[in-house]
Amino acid sequence: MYQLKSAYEQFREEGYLIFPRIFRGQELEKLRTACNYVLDQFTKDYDRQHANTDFTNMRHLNDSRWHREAREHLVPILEAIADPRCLGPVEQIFDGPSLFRCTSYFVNPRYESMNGDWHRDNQGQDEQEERRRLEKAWKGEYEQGFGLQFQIALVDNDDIEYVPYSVNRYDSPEEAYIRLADNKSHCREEGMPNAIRIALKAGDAVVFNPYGLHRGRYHRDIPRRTLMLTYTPLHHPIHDHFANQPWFDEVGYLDGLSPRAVVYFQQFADNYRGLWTKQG
Ligand SMILES: O=C(O)CCC(=O)C(=O)O
Ligand SMILES: [Fe+2]
Repeated sequence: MYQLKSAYEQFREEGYLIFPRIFRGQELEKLRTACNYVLDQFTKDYDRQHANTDFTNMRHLNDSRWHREAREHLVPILEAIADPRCLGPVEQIFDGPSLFRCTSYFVNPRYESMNGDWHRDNQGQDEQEERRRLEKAWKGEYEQGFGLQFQIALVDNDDIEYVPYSVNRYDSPEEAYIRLADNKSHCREEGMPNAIRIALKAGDAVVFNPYGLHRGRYHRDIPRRTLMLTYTPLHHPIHDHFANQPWFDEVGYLDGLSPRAVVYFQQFADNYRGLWTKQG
């Protein structure tokens, strides 16, 4: 009998999952407008400090500094983070409850184009340590500071390339050649065997295990507006600067949100308040 794989199994085995049309219509439009409203302000700030240079992502779209004038663009961003359409897939993969971690916005560069490096996010140590961490990911043991990255394309985009099933094993000789050989000097070459480009329409989401072989593409003439929501398992929070978001305790920050979202973010603040009260 044919049995569909669970989201948990498919993610574990193949390393990624696509969720078509998580957002659409007016809701999608509102989310895109909200993120671009933040991006415009960020870009002005960035250009004042680093004129004529590129950036390809920004963090913390939900920082209250971007929303001093109005809450109209903060609410759709916060509601998306706590939306069951995002949390459901993430929690199926975790096989348990999630905790918010942070937001990022990936955008195309404005000046220079480049093809990203083929990599695994757990690379950089010796081969033995890499293999050990791959084995952990394969077993679904996410407690090692592991976060899930839930990327929602707000415009059509296929900038991510991924090698399905590569998260369960070490590289083949052909893969190792591209990723690592000769001091990583081939890591931007074409020809990665079995790589797929993850084609997303606006409103589609992908979640991929970054320990699998992947790369992004950063071309100035290929528009990208991808909102990335990062989550950890509830019981494995990561106490670092990404979670340091003191604005969650500002008076009125959660006003106007659905009761479900309020509870989700209270849990975030309760977990991490120590980070910002220590410094404040
Ligand atoms: O979204 C991208 O451009 C790729 C980013 C990446 O390599 C990662 O999130 O690990
Ligand atoms: Fe990566």
